[in-house]
Amino acid sequence: MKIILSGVKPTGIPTLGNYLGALRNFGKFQEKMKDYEFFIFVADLHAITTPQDPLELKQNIRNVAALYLACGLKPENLTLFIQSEVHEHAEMAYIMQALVYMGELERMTQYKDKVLKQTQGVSSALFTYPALMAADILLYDAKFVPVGDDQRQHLELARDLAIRFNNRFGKTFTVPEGLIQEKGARIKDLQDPTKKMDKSTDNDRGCIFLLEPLSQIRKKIKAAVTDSDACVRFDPEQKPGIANLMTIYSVITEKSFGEIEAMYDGKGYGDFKSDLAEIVVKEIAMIQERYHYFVSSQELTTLLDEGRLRAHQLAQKKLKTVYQKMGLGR
Ligand code: ATP
Ligand code: LTN
Repeated sequence: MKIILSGVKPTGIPTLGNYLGALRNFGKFQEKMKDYEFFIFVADLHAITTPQDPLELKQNIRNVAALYLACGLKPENLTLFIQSEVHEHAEMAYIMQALVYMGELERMTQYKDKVLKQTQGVSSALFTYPALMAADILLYDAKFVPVGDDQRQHLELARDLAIRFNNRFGKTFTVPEGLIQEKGARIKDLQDPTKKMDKSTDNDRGCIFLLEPLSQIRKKIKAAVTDSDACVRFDPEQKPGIANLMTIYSVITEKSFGEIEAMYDGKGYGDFKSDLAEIVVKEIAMIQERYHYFVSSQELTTLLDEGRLRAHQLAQKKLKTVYQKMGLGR
């Protein structure tokens, strides 16, 4: 059995970045890779590495689960579950903490960036976050892990830990590989195209949330920061704002940058942004409609119940093997 696994943190409403870099691809990979089983989960244990309001967290967990289906995942070949409902994740994370070196965790750029933003009360779980992520992946022997570009370093660490464990204790884990799309893996903030679009942002104006009113989405796209050149050309160095908008356009419509440049040759940014706003709104309207159906459906509850059982079955077996190999217990 071959497994593809990924997760999204319920730290807020997922963004257009989460959609183009991750959520949208899950369903696409499912269509292409029919002989794989998909393990997709809501990473709620990861969410509490930064402060969360309990009521909002619970709501966000259900929202993310519903959005997976709304964004195109199909129930066939799917194990959909909530991380904290499979207690082996926390246990395996402890094993990974025993395996990972301080120096390796200290090099993680996501941790360094988050600490810069949150100077007070940084939790130690934020520091050990990549050990939990490695645990998520290695518990199921996932072969492929579809994620956005910001997770590259964490994935590399998960690979290193799999190899380290296998060398020390004998072949136990599959060494995972990332599935990172060339386009859309790093969507930028609409107000500051040097930063990634982030759902835990201070400035909502630069971020498109999948569940926000469509009229607001139109406004945000029209107000996106560009440059004074007024020429639709893909140049991420000189024109990061336009390059980001062109990337969004290109991923959704599957048109190449060359085609988009030709379409807007001689036209200003106004036409381009208006068209892009309609393209994004059409896509998100479809997601919202499906989301409203799934979020309160019994179908979702049943899928999560079945997913918990299936994930627990595999995770339990793997954890037992790991304990045995390490000499833990009797
Ligand atoms: P937070 O802001 O709370 O750190 P996040 O959105 O960065 O959250 P996740 O919710 O766990 O983190 O991300 C889910 C998936 O979306 C991951 O695969 C991640 O790589 C991808 N992703 C996140 N932001 C972007 C972005 N701006 N562009 C493309 N992919 C993204
Ligand atoms: N850290 C990831 C979310 C995540 C994940 C995983 C992704 C947690 N565990 C396992 C893939 C596989 C993020 O995107 N912030």
